[in-house]
Formats: sequence, C-alpha cells, structure tokens
Amino acid sequence: MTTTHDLPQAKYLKDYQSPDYTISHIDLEARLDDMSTQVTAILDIERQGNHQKPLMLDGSDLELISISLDGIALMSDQYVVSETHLTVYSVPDKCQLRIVNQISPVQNKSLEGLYKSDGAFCTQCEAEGFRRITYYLDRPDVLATYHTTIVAKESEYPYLLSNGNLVETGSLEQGYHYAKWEDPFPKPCYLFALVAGNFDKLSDEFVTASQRQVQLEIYVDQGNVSRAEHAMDSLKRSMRWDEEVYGLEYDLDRYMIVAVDFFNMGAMENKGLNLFNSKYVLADKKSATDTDYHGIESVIAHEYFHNWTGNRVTCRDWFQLSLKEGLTVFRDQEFSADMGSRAVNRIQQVDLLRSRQFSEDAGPMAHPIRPEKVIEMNNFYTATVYDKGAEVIRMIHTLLGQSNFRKGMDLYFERHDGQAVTCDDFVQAMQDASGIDLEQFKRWYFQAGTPTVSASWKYDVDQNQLTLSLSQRNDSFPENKPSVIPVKLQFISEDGQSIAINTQGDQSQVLILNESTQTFQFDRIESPVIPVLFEGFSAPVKLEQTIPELDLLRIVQYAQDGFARWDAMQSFCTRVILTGELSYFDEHKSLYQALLQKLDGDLELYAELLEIPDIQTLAEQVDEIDVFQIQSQIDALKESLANALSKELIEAYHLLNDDKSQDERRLVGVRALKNQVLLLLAHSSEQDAISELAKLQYTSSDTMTEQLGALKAAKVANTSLFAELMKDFDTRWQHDGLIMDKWFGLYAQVDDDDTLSRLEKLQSHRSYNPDNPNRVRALIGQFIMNNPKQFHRPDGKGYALLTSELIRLNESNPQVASRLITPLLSWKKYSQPQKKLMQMELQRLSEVDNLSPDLYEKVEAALS
Ligand code: 7ML
Ligand code: ZN
Repeated sequence: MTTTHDLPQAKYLKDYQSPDYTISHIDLEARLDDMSTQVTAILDIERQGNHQKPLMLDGSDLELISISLDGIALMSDQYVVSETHLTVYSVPDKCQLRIVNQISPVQNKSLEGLYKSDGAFCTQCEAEGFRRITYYLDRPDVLATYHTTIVAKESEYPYLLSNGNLVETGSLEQGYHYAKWEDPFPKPCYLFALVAGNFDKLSDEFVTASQRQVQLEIYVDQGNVSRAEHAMDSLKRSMRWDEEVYGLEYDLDRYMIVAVDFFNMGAMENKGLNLFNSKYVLADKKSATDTDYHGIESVIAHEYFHNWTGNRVTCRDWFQLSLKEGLTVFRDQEFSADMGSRAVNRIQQVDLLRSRQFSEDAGPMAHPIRPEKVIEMNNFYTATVYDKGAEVIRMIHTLLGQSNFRKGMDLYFERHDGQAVTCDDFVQAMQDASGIDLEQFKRWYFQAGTPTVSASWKYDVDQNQLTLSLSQRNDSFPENKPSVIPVKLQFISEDGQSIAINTQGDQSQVLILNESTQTFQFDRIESPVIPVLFEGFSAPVKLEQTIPELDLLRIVQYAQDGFARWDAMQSFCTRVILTGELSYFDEHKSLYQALLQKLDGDLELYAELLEIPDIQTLAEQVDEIDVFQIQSQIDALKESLANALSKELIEAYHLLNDDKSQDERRLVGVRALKNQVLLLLAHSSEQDAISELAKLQYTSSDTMTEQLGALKAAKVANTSLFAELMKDFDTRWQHDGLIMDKWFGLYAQVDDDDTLSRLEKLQSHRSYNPDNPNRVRALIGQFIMNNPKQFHRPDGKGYALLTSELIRLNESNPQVASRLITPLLSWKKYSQPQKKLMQMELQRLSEVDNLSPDLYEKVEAALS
C-alpha cells in the first residue's frame, strides 16, 4: 500500500536494464461490463538470462481474482500483490501464467486503460495504460503476439474490435456474443486496443503497390458517416505517399479507425486499430473549418505512418519516445507539405515551435528530445519530444540530402524490423548509409535549450567579397557544447534579384556551424547583398542579426522562399512591437498595400504574411514579460495598420468575396485571406462597415470557415452583433459538443468585465461536460492560452480559476490537468504582480492532498 506521504519516484535513462523475463504470447479475454469487467490473461513467459529473480508484473487499480502457473493455482505464499505490482517468487525458465482480474471501466475517468466513452468501451494504453487492464510486463521492449477474445452484450455492443485479423465470432447465452482477434505481429502492450460499441461504419478499399487488398474501415457515432469521408480520403493518400516516398506498404488485411468523443490526446496508432479523438475524424464543410480539415489530414497521416515508424520498429524504453514521435512528425509534416502549400505548412510548424516549444525549452520542465529523467511518462509527450524531435530529423535530412536519407531509412528497417531500439540505432543507420559522420550531431539528443545564433556580415566592395560571421550560444544551458547547426543561406540583391552563392551557380547553400564561432567567405559577389539566413528554418534556433529594417522588408518583398518572406515579416513586426519604433510604418503599409492588390498565387501565404506575431511568440524574445505592455503594443500596431489600410482592406475583401473559382485549393486560400482581412479590419474604426460585412458573411455563408471568421471579427468589432451571432450558433449546434467547442473557445477569449463569471456560467451550459477533455480544452484551455489580459489579471483571479480547475482534474483526469498547468510554469519570466501571483498558485497546488505524479513533477520543478 502506498501512503499519501510517498513521493513519486523518478526513473533515469542511465538505469535502463533489459527485462528479466519476456512474454512471447498473450491470450487475453475481456468480458465487458460497466462496473466489473473480467479480464483473463494467459501469458507465455520466458526467463531472460541467468538469474533467479522473482517475476514482477506491473498492475494498477486491478482486483486480482485468481492466479495459476502451468495449470496449478498458486498458494498465497508464492506471490504478493501490491498497489503497483504482482510478484511471483519462483518461476521456471519457461511457463504459462493464468491471471484473472477485475476492473471497472465506468469509474475510470482518467481515460487511460479500459474506459467508456459515451456508450462504447475503448482503450488507451500508451504509455503505461495496459497495466490498468491486466498484470503485465508493461514496457515497450517486451514484444508478444496477441490473441484477444471480447465478450459483450450483442444489442448494446454489436461491434467487437481488436488488433489484427478477425478469426472467429459467435453467439452466447443471454444475448451475449464474442469475437476473437489475432495479431500476427509481435508488439509491445502499449499498441494493444479493444473497442466495443454501436457505430456506423464507412468502408473502403486500398490496393497496395504489390497488389494486396486492404479493407479500410472508419467507425463513427451513428449518423456521422458522411463526416468521415475526408478522413478516409486522407488515409488513402497517406498509404500511397508512404509507398511512393519510402517504399513502405501496409502489412495487415484490415485497417480500422474508431472515432471517440472522450480522448485525452489527438489519436493513437494501435496496430491495425487506430483510436481517434473525433475532432480528428469528423468533418464536413458546414461544421468544420479548413484548418480542421488540415488537422485531420495530418493526424490521419501521423497515425498511419506509425505503422512502420513506431510499430514495426518500436522504442526500447520510453526515454526513446522521440525515436518514433520525432520521426513520425517529420514524416507527417512532409506528407502535408506534399499535399498542399509547402511554405504555408512550414510557416505553421515553425509558428507552433516558437510559441510552444521554445518556452518549454526555456522553462523548468526543459528536457532534451531524449529525456534522461522522468517521474510521470505522460508528461513527456511534449512539444520538445515531438516537434523539436521532428526538427532534429529534418536537420539530418538536410545534412544528408533526400537520397542518402532514404538509404538511411531503408537500412534502419533492414536492421531493426521487429525490434525495440534506441535513438542511437536510428542515427547509426543514417550515418552508416550515408558515410556522413553524425557523432557531434548527436548532441541534439542530450542537450536541452534553444541555441541562439548571432550573425553579422561585412561586404568588401574592392574585393567583391562578403564575410559572414556566425556564433552560437545557449542562454538556458550555457554549459552546452556547440551543436551542429545547418544554416541554409541565400543572397538577394537590394533590388530583389537572387544572387548565385557559389561558383556552381547554386541559389542557396547549407553552411555547417559546429563551433562556437566561425566565419565564412563568399567571393565574386559583385554588389551588396542581403543574406537570407535559415531558409526554410533549417535549424531550431533563435537568430540574432543586425539587419536593417528595410532589408527585412526587402526579403518580405522579394525572397523566393515563402517561409523566408514570412519569417522576415515576423522579425520586422517583432522589432516594431518590442521597441515601439514606428519609423518604417510607411514602408510597412506600402508592402501590405502591394500584397492586397496582388490577389493571385498562394493566398494562404498572404494570409500568413498579414499575421502579426502573438504574445506567446513575442514572450520568447524578451527577458521579462509584461503582458499588458506587450499586448497593448500588439493591439496598437494592428489598429494603426487597420486604419491606414481600411480602404485597401475593404476593396480586397470584396474582390475575394466575388471570387468565383471552383478550385477547392484556391477557395481555401480565398477563405483564409478573406478572414484575415476581415479580422484586421475589425481593429479599425470602420465599425459600421465591418459589422455589416461580418454579419453578411455569417448569414450568407455555408462553410464553418467563413462563419467562424465572421464571429472572430464580430468579437473584436461589435459586442452586440457578436452576442446575436453567438446565440444563433448555439441554437444551431447545441446538440453537437465537438462543434460547440468553437463556440466555447470564442467566449473563453472574450476580454471584458464579465469574462470570469461568464466562464463559470458556461461550465454549466447544456453542451458542456467537465469530463470531456475537448470541452475543457475549448473553454479553459482557450482562456489560459488566448485571453492574456484576463488570464493575467493583476487581481490574480484568472490564475485562481485555473488552479480550481487543476485541483478538480487532479482527481479525475491528471493527464489533462498536467497539460493545462503549462502557462503557470514560466512564472519566473513575468513582471510583478503576475510573477508573485502565479508562484502563489503553484504553492497552493503543491499543498494539495494526493497530488498526482503528473502535477507533482511539474509543480516541484517550477518551484525549485
Ligand atoms: C502528434 C499524440 C499523442 C500525444 C499521438 C499520443 C501519437 C501518443 C500517440 C502529432 C499528430 C497527432 C497526434 C500527436 C500526439 C501528443 C500528440 N502515439 O500518435 O503520437
Ligand atoms: Zn505519434
């Protein structure tokens, strides 16, 4: 029995030991029942190596019913059951253990292990949820084949699903039925899944490159099949893409996706049976935005790509999580870039990295992409492991080139198919296949913190020579050794021509910065040039450069690379906002004027170019965050631009509104830019014009993208119109929580005197459910992330609201609590009184009885 005084224990990468026993096969039976599901597991166990240690199986919240070894019931002195383990003292080298236990899915609000989502049973086992289903060696380096039998009432649960192939079904007495599934691929238990429920099914078929037929099935709540078409289409495109780009085919005869409403994460790659948060499956034009469509495409791809990067080759231990996640995010990013606008995809990825990952890497929970110390594994499904992890893979791709990278992937699968391996194994395959030494590069795997690169340059007119000096440092971890930083570089002339960078005539070149300071010389540069550094964001670093404002605007205007243009615009706006310097306002304005007049090409990119950096991104550029100061500067810039450009904005709006294109990709761009223009306009003093446009857009449009765009603009411009439209939305969509999340999210971002009382009222709204993580993230999550002035109120009431919510979730769903605590963790970076107030809330949390390991780990780190 653990007592409340036991502190959660940390695990260290350096202590890794291979398992004392392995399980080669499991025969699992679940008799499903709300309050007492009976689980029977027959485990084929084998001792590993020469030792006589007891067998220690993991288990959590389980009630043991019986245990027998090779057919003989164990005596009570042959085993011990604790809160966390079932220990069997003496086992033969090879044996079969039969364990029966009970669990209560309905009482499980943590959404980990076996639980009920509305009327359906479902599971989530990554990282360590399988131990909440049965006693097992719950670690990824134990790979077993599975035979699963599911028994349930047929009327309530017509579909009984698990991994692999369906081998038998049948009826039983009293209205029960069963299904038996067999998964031929050995897998760690975190990839196990079981689903039982009543669904509608969308079916399709995919023929692989080697002409095998795969049955595709998407299971959704009844009445929702028509909203699964886009997910199905995304799945087929993902399958084709992986064949074309990596030569990887799907390996089972059936691929199933089940969408559920209660889910902690985005989705889960269980072998042959993915589980998805319904947010990442369900979409139609009326109820989902273009952004939602994009999200679905990328999450479907992500989970599909895991079949090779994660499932066929898995992780040796959880410290290696980035082995599968960083790589799979890189793969889904490349897929999305190939499906749509590469530049816009890159912009959105980098925007996310800068606003989320940079702050994580500068805060108390900073960790390398391969962490070395973990208390609660669920706390390490982070922007660092995923998104910085993907950047590290991308740098390998940049250093090796596509063809060597592909050779490295081929070698990785040739060596490690069917194994549980480490990040080092991956890098080794890349090094061996390419012949490129990656020893120093590996520092990215064990050094945390965002490097800052300083750049300066000098042009020598007489020598026609440009000298570029680069240096690197790490402000959060000054003791770090220099990283290998690929610097993709291009030159443009002051009148916008791109200049060949070397004698081969290349437009861009990758420099390798791998020392503290280096200089690079470029000859035969005939006239002064502007260097465009870190093209495509070739490394996850901060850049400090003494480039004149006007040169930044030239890059925005002339650079070939859409990402480079956006990045220069962001740098320019950042300077304006942080210095309050308005000397270049006229140039800024003319640039936007030019943009708004040229409504062809990549309109989504234009929408991004018009995006002013938000406070999260700017916070990473200052030593001390003064929320009200920064936010008022952001608002001031938006207002000035909106007023100066109102005529052009209104004109552009009408042109876009009249666009009669039939091309869906063009229309996505039109809608994105139209919404952006309307939103910027909402900051101007043209209140009547904007209200009229917003109202018309809301009432006349039949896409959620446009309706939500109208709501956002109305929220900024006109309180009573906003209330009127929100009322309409509520009436129309109140039956569907997923759609209402947009509505909750909008109200959570309203900044007025009633914000806090409104938030409380909304928590008892008929569409709200405090046990559903999507609802909580829509309301509380949007409030804490995107309502800076109310969340950071100087009276501390915004923080207090979050703390109460964390205390509630600490009991029911600690994983969701642990994600929501994020903004409090960087308290040290804020000015007073916020700093002190946030610290007080953390202190309050640290004194909560039964603080979950999830929150404990973060609160302790933040306060120390
Ligand atoms: C990332 C996932 C988890 C956690 C999904 C859960 C997953 C673990 C799971 C990118 C795209 C979609 C989902 C996720 C994500 C946090 C993020 N194995 O597949 O990685
Ligand atoms: Zn993943």
